[in-house]
Amino acid sequence: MKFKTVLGLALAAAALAFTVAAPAQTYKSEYKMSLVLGPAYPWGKGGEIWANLVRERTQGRINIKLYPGVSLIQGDQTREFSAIRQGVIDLAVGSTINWSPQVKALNLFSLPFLMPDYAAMDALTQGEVGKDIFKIIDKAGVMPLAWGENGYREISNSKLIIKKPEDLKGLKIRVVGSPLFLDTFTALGANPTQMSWADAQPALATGAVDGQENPMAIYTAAKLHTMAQKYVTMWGYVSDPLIFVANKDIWASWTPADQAIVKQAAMDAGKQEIAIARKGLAEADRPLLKEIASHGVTVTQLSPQEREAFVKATRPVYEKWKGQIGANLVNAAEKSIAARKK
Ligand code: X2X
Repeated sequence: MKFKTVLGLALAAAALAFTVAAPAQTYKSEYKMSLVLGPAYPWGKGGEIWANLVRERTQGRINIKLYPGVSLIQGDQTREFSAIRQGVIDLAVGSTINWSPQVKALNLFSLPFLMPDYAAMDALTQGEVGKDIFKIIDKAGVMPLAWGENGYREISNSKLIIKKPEDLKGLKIRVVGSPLFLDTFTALGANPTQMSWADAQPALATGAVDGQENPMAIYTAAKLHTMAQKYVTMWGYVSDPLIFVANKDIWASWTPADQAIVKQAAMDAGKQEIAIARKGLAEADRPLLKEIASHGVTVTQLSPQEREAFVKATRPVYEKWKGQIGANLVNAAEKSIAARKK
C-alpha cells in the first residue's frame, strides 16, 4: 500500500474511534440567555453571575451568552415564556409578570398587596408555594432551576404626590402587557396603558405617559428621574420574583453532572442576585431612597392607614384574580405569609 493510503486509513480509523468514544450528548458552542435587563441592573447581573459560574464550573463546556433587552424576541417581553419552550431561547432569567400571560399561576405575585414585606416574599419563593409553582412551570414545558428577584414595584409619576387612590385619577400609567395590571390600575381610577419596557422609557421621556411602576433599583439604574419621574410613592403593592430556567431539550442534552452544575450555579446566582436587588432597601434606613431624593425626587412613604385605602380599592381585583390563579394556590400563599418569620 502507498503511504498516502495507509495514512488515509489510519485517519479514517481514528475518526471512527473518536465518533464511537464521543458522548451521546452534543453540546452547542454557545447557549443563548434571554433577559429583559442587562448587567447594569440586578436582574442582568444575576444572569451574568450565572453564566460565569457555569462557564467556570464546566471548564467552558457550557458557554452562555447574554441577550438583554429580550432581543431574541425583538423586545416583546410577554412572549418570552413561549419562546423558551419552543427553543428560540435556551436559558432565561425572567420575571413572573412577563410569563403570567402564559402561566396563569404566576399572577399570584401580582395580586395587589398580597406580600407585605421581604419575609412574605421569601415565605412564598423559598417554601411550599415556590415548589408548587416550579411544578406548574415544569408542566408548562420549561425547566425551572432557581428563584431570583426583580423587587417591590413602587409607583412614580411626573404630576403629583400620590397619597390616596384618588390621586391616581386620570393619570396615564405605563404597565407591562399583563391583564391583571390593567384591572388594578383601572380599579384605582388611573388610565393604564400596556407597553414593553423598551417602549416605556421614550414614552416617559416625552410625556406620552405620566407614570410607571418598577422596583427602585430599576428606577435608579434607568435614571427615571431624568424622565420627569419626580414623584415616587413607596406603596409596595406587588413584587415580582425572577426565575432561572432552561429549555427542556437543551436541559436533556446535558450530562447529569452538567445539569447539576447548571442548577447549583443558578441557585448560587439567584441568592446573590436577591441580595443585590435588595441593596439599599432592606436596611432599616433604606439609603437608596436618600440617594433618589438627592436628585430632587419627592419620595413619599404611606402611613398604614393611607396604605389601607389602596388595599381596599384593589380588593375586588384580588378576589377576581384569586379565582383565575386558583383559590387553592392563593389560600396556600396567604397561609404561608401569615406563618412567616419576620
Ligand atoms: O417591564 C418592566 O416593567 C420590567 C422591566 O420590570 C419587567 O420586565 C417586568
